[in-house]
Amino acid sequence: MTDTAATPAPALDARALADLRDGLSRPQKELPPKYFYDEHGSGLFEAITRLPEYYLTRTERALLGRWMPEWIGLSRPRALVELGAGGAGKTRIVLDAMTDTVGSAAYVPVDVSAGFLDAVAARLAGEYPTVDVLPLVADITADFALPDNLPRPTLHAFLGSTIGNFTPPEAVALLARVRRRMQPGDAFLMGVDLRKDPAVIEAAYNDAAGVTAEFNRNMLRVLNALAGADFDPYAFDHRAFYHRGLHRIEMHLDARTPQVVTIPGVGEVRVGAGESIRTEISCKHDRASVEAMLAAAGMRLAEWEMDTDGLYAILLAHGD
Ligand code: SAH
Ligand code: AVI
Repeated sequence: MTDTAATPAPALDARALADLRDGLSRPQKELPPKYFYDEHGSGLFEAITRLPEYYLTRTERALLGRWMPEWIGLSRPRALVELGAGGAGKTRIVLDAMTDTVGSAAYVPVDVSAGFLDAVAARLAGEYPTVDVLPLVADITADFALPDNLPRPTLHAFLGSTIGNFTPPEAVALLARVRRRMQPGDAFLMGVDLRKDPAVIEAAYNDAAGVTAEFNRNMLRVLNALAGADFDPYAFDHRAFYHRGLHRIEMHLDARTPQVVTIPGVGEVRVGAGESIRTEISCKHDRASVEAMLAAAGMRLAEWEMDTDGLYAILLAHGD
């Protein structure tokens, strides 16, 4: 990568530009998965959740439907803070159980995808007149402040197996930040995709309709818009494969031909023919690996439920 004296990009701060430079300077080039999600990318993710190959969302939805009334009945939360809320489709199951149990509630969906979040929050506010919907645009990998005086107890939620998009040490750091926000009586709800036949996982990230490939390429469009970069999305091929040793699927964008990309404030990035940029990891877990991450973050597993095929789990955890 070479330096350029280009104009700083308007929408990304110095730290974000430094992160991009760092990731693109590594032997295996990497970009952070949060850049998949502008309004178009969030819409593509919603389309992924409906694909026949992508078992995660429908399996988590069924588990939430089965267990939320009971779990909410036990902890009786009056506020829900959801990290990476996205379309909040499955959140309705949690909100239904909360409003059935305690009547009125507050809901804080936290997401980087600002436009999408606003639209989702407005729709939910219309659907749930007894829920105070307080959307928050924030990066969940950094510290952020919650609204003051949220009713308690609060349920902190992280659904969709988004925890898998972080390496175990990064995941522990994220969970520890959640733990620091938890007060006595609060609980943490999470969905986790489980280890299984790699062929099943690889099919979920290589769908026949090519929606995941478009989602992957969308990161380049987002960086063009946010950072003024000049990536050609169609100069890259989508590739996803399961790494058995690290228990994770990796998504890459492989350059078809040599690429020279300019990112103002970052520099000139050279990507060789056949060289890849890793855009996402999606770690798959088991009960032991989840318990280890929770313990390292100062939390204790209270409930754990899987579907009958052992594809996916939802869990409830408390502070120590
Ligand atoms: N929870 C939803 C959406 C999962 S997709 C579901 O289960 O279907 C992941 C969501 O996390 C997206 O909405 C994306 O915009 C958001 N996201 C990804 N990285 C983020 C980050 N660093 N900070 C905040 N939100 C993030
Ligand atoms: C948001 N996250 C949990 C999804 C996943 O499965 O890792 C994103 C995704 N990537 C490709 N398909 C879906």
